[in-house]
Parts: sequence; structure tokens; C-alpha cells
Amino acid sequence: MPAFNEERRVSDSLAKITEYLATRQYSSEVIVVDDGSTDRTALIVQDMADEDDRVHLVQAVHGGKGHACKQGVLASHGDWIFLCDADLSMPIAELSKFTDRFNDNQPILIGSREVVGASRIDEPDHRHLMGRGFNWLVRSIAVKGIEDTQCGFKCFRRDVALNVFSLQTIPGWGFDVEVLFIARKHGYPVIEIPITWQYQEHSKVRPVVDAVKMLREVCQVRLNDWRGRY
Ligand SMILES: Nc1nc2c(ncn2[C@@H]2O[C@H](COP(=O)(O)OP(=O)(O)O)[C@@H](O)[C@H]2O)c(=O)[nH]1
Ligand SMILES: [Mg+2]
Repeated sequence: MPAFNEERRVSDSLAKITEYLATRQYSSEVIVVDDGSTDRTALIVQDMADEDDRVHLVQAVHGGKGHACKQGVLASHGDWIFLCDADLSMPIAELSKFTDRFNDNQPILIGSREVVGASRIDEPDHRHLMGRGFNWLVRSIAVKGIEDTQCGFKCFRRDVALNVFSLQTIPGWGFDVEVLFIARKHGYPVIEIPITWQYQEHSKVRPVVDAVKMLREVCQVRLNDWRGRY
């Protein structure tokens, strides 16, 4: 779980996650990556880690969501690695849609708010429109055929995660596109899993500044590819 200045939502989300995981048959760990939050995020997570062996705090210098996810993946131990936003806009019980498919051994399963069977609850129209516009650009420039590259809930088989994230360079919001681009390039199929997604307030995305940054990052993916970096 990448978390940046998440003192308002991280403890509730972590409590829901650990409660849910305690009811499961498989073993698990929860890694929260805080890269330089200026609020109480790290303190809250460390307190929870002291109480629960499954919870771990990783601290890094500030870099952005992509940077944080990379640190988390590299610090993990599981056979399957699941990225999860701190706002838990996908209710944690939906995790079973991913774990139920582990026997298929597919390399990458990504949460999708756009494929048949998915639902978005309470999302303001302007945010949905922004997302669709960005996705259209992403499909044109970088990864064709994926309806929702930006959903914060994604699952990777361990070997695939290590392979793909070791090549990931983009520190910000555009990292999802880069990761999926690298995955495709290496021949890993990407499967979209329809999820229920509940819009949460206090988004860290700044609509104008981040849209421009993300567009630049998507172009950077193409450029990196031309330069043979993947
Ligand atoms: N560690 C870390 N996490 C970040 C950073 N920026 C965003 N995040 C996390 O990325 C996740 C998604 O953020 P959110 O505000 O829910 O984005 P939205 O759902 O697209 O509006 C949350 O878990 C954030 O804490 C960052 O710079 N560092
Ligand atoms: Mg969110």
C-alpha cells in the first residue's frame, strides 16, 4: 500500500485489511510504503505494525506513487503481490476475485472499473470523464486494449512483479502505464477483473498539474522503449 499523507484514512483501511486477512486460509503480509509524509502516517502505521506481525512499514525518500510501489514490491515476500490504495476504494472483500484465480497462474490481474460487471459508486462525472480521457490517450500512445490502467488495485505473480518492477522508472502517477507496457513487452497477458469501486474524497490527484505530468510520463514510456530501456 503506497501511502502519502494518509493519516485520515490509513488506520481504518489497515484495520479492515488485517481483519479480512485474519479470516483467510493463506498467509499474508501488509507492507505500507510511506515516502516522506509530513503528517502522522508513519507513526500510525508503525503503531499498527507493533501490534500486528503481519503489518510492516517501509520508509523511503519522497518520490511519488510509482516510486513507493516499486519499493513495496521489492520489499515483499509473497508468491502474489497486490497493490492497494490507502483509501480502500475497492472494498477488501473484493480481493477474493483475485485470489480465487490464483490456480489459473495468470501473471497479472488488474482491478478494472470499466469492464462488464464493474461498478463505480458516487464518482463525480468530471473525475470519470478525466479518467476516460486519460485512458483514451494511454490506449492510443502506450497500451492498447486495456480499459482501466489507473485503478490502484493490481495483482502480480511474484516472478512477474520482480521482473517488471525492476525495469520500472517512472516515479509518479504514470507508473501504472509503464508497468503494463513493460508487462506486454515481455509477453505477459494482462487480465482485467471487474470490481466494485467506491469513490473516496481527499484524492491526492491534482486534476490539472497531474494530468499534464501523467501525459508527459506516458510519452516518456514510449521514449524509454525507443531507447531500449525495457
Ligand atoms: N507513498 C506514496 N503514495 C502516494 C503518493 N501519491 C499518492 N500516493 C498513494 O496513492 C494512492 C492513490 O491515491 P488517491 O488519492 O486515492 O488517488 P485517486 O484514487 O486516483 O484519487 C493512495 O494510497 C495514496 O496515498 C506518493 O507520493 N507516495
Ligand atoms: Mg483513491
